[in-house]
Amino acid sequence: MEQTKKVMLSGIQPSGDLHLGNYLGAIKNWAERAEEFDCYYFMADMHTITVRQDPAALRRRTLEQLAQYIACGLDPERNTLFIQSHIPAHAELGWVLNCYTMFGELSRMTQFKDKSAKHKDNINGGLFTYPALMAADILLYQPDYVPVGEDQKQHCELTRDIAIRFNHIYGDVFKVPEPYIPKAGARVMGLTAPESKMSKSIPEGCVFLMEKPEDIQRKFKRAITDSDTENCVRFDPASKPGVANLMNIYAAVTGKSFAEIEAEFAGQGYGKFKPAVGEAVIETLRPIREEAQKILADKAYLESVYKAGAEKAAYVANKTLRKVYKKVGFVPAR
Ligand code: ATP
Ligand code: LTN
Repeated sequence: MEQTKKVMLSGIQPSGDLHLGNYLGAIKNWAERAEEFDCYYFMADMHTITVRQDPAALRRRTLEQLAQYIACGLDPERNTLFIQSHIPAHAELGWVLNCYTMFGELSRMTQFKDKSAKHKDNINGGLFTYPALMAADILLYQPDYVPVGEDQKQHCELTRDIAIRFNHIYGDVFKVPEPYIPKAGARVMGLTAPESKMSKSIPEGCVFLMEKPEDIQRKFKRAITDSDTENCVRFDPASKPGVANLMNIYAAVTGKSFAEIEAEFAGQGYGKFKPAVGEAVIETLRPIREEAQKILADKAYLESVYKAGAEKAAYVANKTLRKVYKKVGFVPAR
């Protein structure tokens, strides 16, 4: 039975607190798929050091992220949850795949362009070759789908190209995975700047999963709507990006369609709409926050989860790595 299930895998960098964009774009979809798929989710701690991190904060955030994954509905009994740096095969396959990834391809990655513009004093080799490590993260587990937000599509496509290139030389080594991008919530925009994605780097426009209800409501009440005088809840991303973003968030947390939302707020204006979205988000996040706080207090439990996860992940990852080493011509160690 187990072997016939399709495989899903994804990761998030513990470089900041998880936010509504991460939840709606990625984690929510992971939790909804646990029955149907064989699922692997990890804390991408190795990726975070492409940008300078405070060591104590990174350690703390990695465990917080694990507690939040579980609180978002990722049951460790049904999902393999692990910490990337616990599985040496990621770095090992990452090196191999670096040698099958082209300079030109890496130069075209928008995340590299964005982050190197943001951190001009630290444009390191890791930041540049990051997509080869991400390809290794993925291909080690032979997944069918990689559930991510829209911004990671380019990295997923490069992963496919690397897999196809490798398979072309050595035969069928890797499954070629597909990105899995949700319809609602794929790109949650910032509340203060609806032209750019919600990101922890602009905290005023970002709703964090662990944030207090009153702070969340304040952010929604201050959300940028639009400069038009229409004051009408209507889905029109081109001329009303702020309202479209709030509608998108409301749709993702309530499951309502845009037409239903327009009908619900007909004749009521933004003054009613914004706090209603805030309230819906607060009620979605409340159980997650309470559960995460409980889980985080139990360090022994968290340790048991990531240890069991690493054991299961290492088994699968090492199998792929052995195959790759053999294909490229390395002498087996034993
Ligand atoms: P940063 O703030 O540094 O850009 P981030 O908050 O985007 O980072 P990531 O670790 O890059 O966090 O993203 C984790 C996952 O969440 C990825 O699958 C990504 O596509 C998704 N994601 C991140 N931000 C959003 C967003 N605003 N809307 C939808 N999905 C998002
Ligand atoms: N690049 C992703 C995080 C990430 C990831 C992965 C996502 C690292 N490895 C493997 C999916 C699969 C990011 O920056 N959000």
